Parts: sequence; structure tokens; C-alpha cells
Amino acid sequence: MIQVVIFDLDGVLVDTAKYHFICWQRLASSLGISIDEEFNQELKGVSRMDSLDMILALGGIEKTDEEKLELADTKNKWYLRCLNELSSEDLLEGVEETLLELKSREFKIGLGSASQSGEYVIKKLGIYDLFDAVVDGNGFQKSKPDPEVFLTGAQKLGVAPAECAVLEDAPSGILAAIAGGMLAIGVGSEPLPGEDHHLNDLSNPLSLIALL
Ligand code: B16
Ligand code: MG
Repeated sequence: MIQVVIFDLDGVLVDTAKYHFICWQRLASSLGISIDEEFNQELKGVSRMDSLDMILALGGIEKTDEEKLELADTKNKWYLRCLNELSSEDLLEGVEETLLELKSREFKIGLGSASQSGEYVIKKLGIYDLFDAVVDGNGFQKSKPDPEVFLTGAQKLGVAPAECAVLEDAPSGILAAIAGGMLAIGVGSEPLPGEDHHLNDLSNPLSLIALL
């Protein structure tokens, strides 16, 4: 029986992907590399350093570890600037209603995000207090599709993986949920490979409840 619902952040609760894209595109172009929306899809759910490695590989460019840290840091400074104006108005449709509906039915709520700014973002969005456990890019080592982020959430909440459902918009996140032995619910306009169920968005909280 599902007791916990773990939410991915970017693409499920808020569209921060557009800011990641603008900032990666700016960084890539400073290195003479061009990235488009299609390539950006592959960066969804992927950690900051892994994203940088994918961009450098695309451009056939090699950098030292020190140079890579500096580049990732520059991108993150630009990204944090984009987050300055973030507020509850940026929540995707139905998110707050869905969280409240889950709370009223006594499900526990977790965050499972690859972003090191995950906690900061849900605070800016005004929904931090609705979460029983927050695991973001600071709380685990291995990137999705490794299940560590979600398993850490389950552990924090004291439940077995089979008692957790994961809401994810990225292929790597669905693979992580499956690898972790959790119910994998894809969110977005397209079905995701391997997902157990699919929702186009969270506009109808009862559609989610029906899957749990
Ligand atoms: P940061 P999610 C992911 O968030 C983003 O989808 C991905 O594009 C980003 O590179 C990653 O977080 C790391 O973010 O640079 O802020 O640590 O979808 O797992 O919530
Ligand atoms: Mg995501």
C-alpha cells in the first residue's frame, strides 16, 4: 500500500528547466558549443557535473577537473540569479491542491530532486512546510537513474520502497524509481519508457489519488 509520494522538482512542481536551459546554453556558447531544446531534454534530472560533461562531450572539448568546477560554478551563479524572482505563482497547475489533498489523506510527502538548490526552490515556492522529507542534490551521491535519491527519501520517512510512489518528468527519474522498487508515475505531455502510470499534469489531484 502506498504511504509516501515522492515528487521530483524540476518539471513536476515547477518549470525550472527553462532557466537551466538558458544558463547551459549561455555557457555552452561561450565554449563554441551549440545546444538546442532537444539536447536539453537529455539534461533533465541529470546532475550539474554530469550535465556539464555531456555538453563538453557534445563539443568534443576536454577540461581539467578544476576548470570543470569553475564552469559549473559560473552556470550555477547565472541559474541562482534566475531563481531570484521565483514565487508561489510559479508553481505548476494543481501542485498546491495536490499536496494538500495528499496531506488530508495522510500520505507522507517527499522531495527527490537532483538539484542542489532543491530545498531553496521549494522554500521560494512557499510549499516547504508541506514536505515531510526533503532530499535534494546535497543529500545523496549518485545521480538518477541510480535510485539513491528516492531510497534516501524512503529511509528518512521510515517506509519500504514498495510503499512509495514517485512522480517524475524525466526518463532518468523513471528509471531511478523502477530501480528503487517504487511505483513510477510519469508526468508530462509524453509517456516515459517503463512508467507504471502517466499523468499529463497535476491539475486533477483525484487522478493521482486514484493511482495510489
Ligand atoms: P543544480 P530535478 C534537476 O532537477 C534538473 O532537472 C537538471 O536539469 C539539473 O541539472 C539538476 O537538477 C541539478 O541542478 O545545478 O541546481 O544542482 O528534475 O531532479 O528536480
Ligand atoms: Mg525533473
